[in-house]
Amino acid sequence: MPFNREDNAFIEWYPRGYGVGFKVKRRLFEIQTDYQRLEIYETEGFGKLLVLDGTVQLVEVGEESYHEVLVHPVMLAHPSPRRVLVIGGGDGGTLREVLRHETVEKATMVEIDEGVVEASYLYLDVAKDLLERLIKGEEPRAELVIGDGVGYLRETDGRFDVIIVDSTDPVGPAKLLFSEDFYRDAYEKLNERGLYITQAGSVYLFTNELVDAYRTMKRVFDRVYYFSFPVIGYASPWGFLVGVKGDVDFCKVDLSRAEKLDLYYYDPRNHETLFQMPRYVRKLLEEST
Ligand code: AG3
Repeated sequence: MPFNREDNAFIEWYPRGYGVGFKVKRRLFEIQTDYQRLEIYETEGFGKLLVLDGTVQLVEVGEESYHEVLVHPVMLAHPSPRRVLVIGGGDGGTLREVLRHETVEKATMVEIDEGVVEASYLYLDVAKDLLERLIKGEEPRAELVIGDGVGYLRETDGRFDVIIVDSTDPVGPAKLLFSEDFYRDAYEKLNERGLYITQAGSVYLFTNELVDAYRTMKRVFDRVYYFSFPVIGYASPWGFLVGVKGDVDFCKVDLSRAEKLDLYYYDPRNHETLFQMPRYVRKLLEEST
């Protein structure tokens, strides 16, 4: 055989034939939900792997490299985040990190696909206890809404200090979460001082999507920041975009609150290193507006 053919592997293929793969022992579960195809694998070295429509959502060993970075920079930059909205994030990892902040009085998670919540509860060790309490309605500081985040944000009377979008890529069901109308609704539903963050795809392989989302967010928020971080399981570096409303400085984080969190990947003392971006991408971002 001319090629090293790897049968016992799950590979996510990105554009131009770039793959991210895990050796797997077996597939534990698969289902076509109302929205997407969901698979869970047992990997050889990274615990269980959650896949939606062929794209890696998380591996248990290393999922914090995404969840810490999506949640804590904005939570620690906000002076006192009390109300938080999570859109997507059905596996519970994002909400788990949000609830580690004592300032949070109420967090709402709006997930479109009940199948993701159920499968994550049954098969993953990411946020089992939290998901159980959410499903039973027994988590005092958080609620789960099964529904479309776009409609929810348009219609809610709630106001939020932080809005976190933990979605799939800007194709398919998540596309509208990257639209100007959606950003406008988010801006309106943020309190006078508020932060919005979204994952924004692979810096190298979805550069256009990152630039498009940045350009669109710039039309809506008072200030927009981009940053990147290497995430285990994704084609790294991974892009993130932060929209600011009002008087909040995303370049500074509260180190005394950070101390208590004892983080593993995100290092609040070196917050400024988040802003590392390959020069050509920075130029594309800056020239886009
Ligand atoms: N949500 C972001 C997934 C994006 C991954 N994209 C990809 N692999 N092409 C992750 C859900 C974890 N809470």
